[in-house]
Amino acid sequence: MADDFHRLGYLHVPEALTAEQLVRFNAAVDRHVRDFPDNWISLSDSFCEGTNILPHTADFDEVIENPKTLEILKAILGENITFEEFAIMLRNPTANLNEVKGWHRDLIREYERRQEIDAISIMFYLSDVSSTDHCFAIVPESHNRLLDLNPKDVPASAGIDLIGPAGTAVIFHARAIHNGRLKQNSTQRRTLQAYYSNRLDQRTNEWTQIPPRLYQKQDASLPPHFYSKWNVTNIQEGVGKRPADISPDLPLSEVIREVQRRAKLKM
Ligand SMILES: O=C(O)CCC(=O)C(=O)O
Repeated sequence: MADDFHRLGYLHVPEALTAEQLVRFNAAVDRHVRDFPDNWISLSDSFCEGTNILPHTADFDEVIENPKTLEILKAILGENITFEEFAIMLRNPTANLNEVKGWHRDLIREYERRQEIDAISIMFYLSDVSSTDHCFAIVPESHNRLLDLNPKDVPASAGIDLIGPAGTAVIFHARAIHNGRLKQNSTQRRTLQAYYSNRLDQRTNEWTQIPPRLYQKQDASLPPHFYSKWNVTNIQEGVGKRPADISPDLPLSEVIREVQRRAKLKM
């Protein structure tokens, strides 16, 4: 699986979550929407994201540490694997099918800096994603063999749609060109998303706080430096970093919205 991942830039993992976990995680998402409305940002009609979840609840720790997928992630990243980021994404039905980010690489939007992108993301589907639902789409090999492809030159219809039932996980390289492909008659799509990187690299983002519950954990089944970036303040210049000219009083949701707006201008 790791070889396939290195070649293609993504991996489709069936049945990464059990039916019982799906019920629990969906209920936890409902609770989070209800109890922490300020944690949610809306980037477009369809795109709603819950950020900085971990200080408020341990409900999703099990997702970040999911043995089945962590085994694969370890094979990809090695013993230096470390946790970076966690978010909940809701993709709501909409008639506006223009995707807010468009084809992009994660973390850094400047084309000239694409080589610096080095992190792996995993997206768990909490709802069924059929061919008529909003889905994650990716351009295979654009992290490596097709590295010189510019997201601006990728036609809207390109790439492949990664569909699958609830419980599916998709692992992708943050450097691979991807997009949310919106569909006319979609139901609400729910996903949980985490990022991992090498512990020796700069931190990719400052949006996800790693609480003491996690970084003080003694668990021999986890990689040795799994939560070691909890106090790293050296953040990679990109969409995970608070711009210096933004007021420290601005709520996180507003900061992320502004960072995304500026990122779009850099593409
Ligand atoms: O699956 C989607 O809706 C888009 C995801 C995306 O663009 C991202 O994770 O950066």
